[in-house]
Amino acid sequence: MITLYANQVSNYCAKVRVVLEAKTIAYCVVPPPGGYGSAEYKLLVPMGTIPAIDHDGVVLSESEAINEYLEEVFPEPRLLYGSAAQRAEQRSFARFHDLLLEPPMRALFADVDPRHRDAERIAAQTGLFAERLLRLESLGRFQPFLAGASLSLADVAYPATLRLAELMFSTFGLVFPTTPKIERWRAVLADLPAVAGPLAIAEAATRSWIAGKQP
Ligand SMILES: N[C@@H](CCC(=O)N[C@@H](CS)C(=O)NCC(=O)O)C(=O)O
Repeated sequence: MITLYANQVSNYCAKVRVVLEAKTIAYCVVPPPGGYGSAEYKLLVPMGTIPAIDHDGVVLSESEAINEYLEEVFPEPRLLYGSAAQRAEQRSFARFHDLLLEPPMRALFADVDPRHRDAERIAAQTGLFAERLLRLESLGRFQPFLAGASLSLADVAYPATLRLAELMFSTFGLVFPTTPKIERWRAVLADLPAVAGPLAIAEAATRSWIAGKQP
């Protein structure tokens, strides 16, 4: 049994949950004792971040490292597949999410509270997000998944982050800068039970986080 240290709102936790669900791995979700970053939690998970897993004493942090570990230890169904070049492309789409698409949204978490809103920061970061989403559209294969005919590690982070971004754009009174291709891919992902469960959990928590920040 795997322990997943996670909270419901975190898109990075949803990313790992999709992999656990896709591989039908038995796991239980435990909130980080004392909260993430706390001294108490760091006794269990030295990095102090969520998500983290404990698999029979193997403690791992960082969603990408966790997902690659799960892929190696529970190989079926394959979430890195095809040739070395195809697997590298799948990994690079996962990195695109973590390093390029998601950070502009994270930079605006404080702005969800209208009292902490900075118009210049919102314009800059939402602009970056829009530009990068278009770049993703031009790089993706959409066959119908981002890197090929079946779900891979390329896809797993996007459902929760795109839903989070959509809700944040709407909170800022902005139109979500999506495209028909991106929306078709999102719909295919949302139809997979392995995605639908984690996505519903993250969406409900995100909606209540945003609502709680409004006066
Ligand atoms: N690069 C990390 C990002 C995860 C992340 O940002 N986690 C946040 C919560 S959503 C966290 O644990 N922050 C605690 C800290 O930075 O001390 C991953 O992929 O796992």
